Amino acid sequence: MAKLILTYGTFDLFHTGHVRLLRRARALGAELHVGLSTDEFNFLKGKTAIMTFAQRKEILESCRHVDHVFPEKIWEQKADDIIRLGADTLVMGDDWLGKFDEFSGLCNVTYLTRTEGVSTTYLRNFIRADPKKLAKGAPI
Ligand code: C2G
Repeated sequence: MAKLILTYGTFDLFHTGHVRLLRRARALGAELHVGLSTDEFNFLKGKTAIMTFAQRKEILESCRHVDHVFPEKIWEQKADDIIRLGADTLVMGDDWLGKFDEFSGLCNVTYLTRTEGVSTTYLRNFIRADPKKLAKGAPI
């Protein structure tokens, strides 16, 4: 049975930390489905993405590690998503370690090491601080 892998996130200012998470997640199965946080859900998460949902979706859909992108609208949709998709494994970065163990009765739950040295927050602050510095190459 082809394994379907599931993950969630905002994926704002798409960077190598996101790419490495998606590549490793996809390597665990035959297809990777991504629940992409909507702008409204980001508000609930206390996050304000620079890029709109449509922009983030277009970028993710262009990533060769990603097979399907659907909206993540609420915290509580994961169990339904796992069942609806028949997901074999839920994958998240280990900054979420333990937070999704409740789903281990429905599928495997795997936390992958987070890529150090890059984050959307860091990039946003770096660019805001001194755009000229970016010309020398951003740390991603
Ligand atoms: N990530 C990573 N390394 C980084 C940055 C992010 O491995 N340097 C991973 C995160 O651990 C997460 C995924 O990339 O698994 C997406 O990160 P975000 O876009 O920051 O998503 P987040 O705000 O964690 O949303 O319901 C779950 C939430 O929607 C997750």
